[in-house]
Amino acid sequence: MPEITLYLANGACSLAAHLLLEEIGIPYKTVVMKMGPSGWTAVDGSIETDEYRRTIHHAGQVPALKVDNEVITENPAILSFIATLSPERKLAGKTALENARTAEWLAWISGTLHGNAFGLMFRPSRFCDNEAEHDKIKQKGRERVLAAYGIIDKALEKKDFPVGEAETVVDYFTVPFWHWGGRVGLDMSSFPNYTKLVKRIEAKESAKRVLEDESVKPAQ
Ligand SMILES: N[C@@H](CCC(=O)N[C@@H](CS)C(=O)NCC(=O)O)C(=O)O
Repeated sequence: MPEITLYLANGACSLAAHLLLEEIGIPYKTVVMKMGPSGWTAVDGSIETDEYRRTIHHAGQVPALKVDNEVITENPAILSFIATLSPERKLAGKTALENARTAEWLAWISGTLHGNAFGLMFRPSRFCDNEAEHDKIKQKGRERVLAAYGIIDKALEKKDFPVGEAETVVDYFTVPFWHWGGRVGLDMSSFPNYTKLVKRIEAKESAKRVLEDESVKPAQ
């Protein structure tokens, strides 16, 4: 087994990788980051923002997964890699088609829900320099988040799992974004199927430990 270190921030999108690592039960370490004046910096002082950008994550973001002497960035790549650490669980799907469906969901959650919808809400300055436009951009982001939640909820209308008939890394990747909805004041009870999925993941003993560790209140 390689030596694994996850760079995470409490409640951030890195929660998905943290939940998965704990669930598959392999040894791993975490470095908890907090937001400093110019970017993420380690809570325990072990790595500062500049060094983090230089040696761990080129864009200074979380998550980053150090695997022996290599670093993997980008949630879809990190989650796909973690799936390979527990091959018997087939967390990237059971067939070639399910593998493709897993990749499809990971790309969509990362690009559309996270980057494009929450990105507009949380980082309007990345899309437009004119501050006067930022409220409109945030509103557009909110609409896109709601539309994306609707897509997840509908996909789970007649089935329990996003891919096939068993859990994959996709289930875990949906969890942080469910919590963000509540944080920005959205009524998550409007998405009962999505909420059911998150509750199923969070009922695991592994997830309970991670949520407590990251001070995230379990889904109600
Ligand atoms: N596309 C990246 C996005 C990662 C990302 O946006 N992480 C956020 C935390 S949820 C972050 O580090 N934000 C700080 C920043 O972008 O400067 C991925 O999927 O890993």
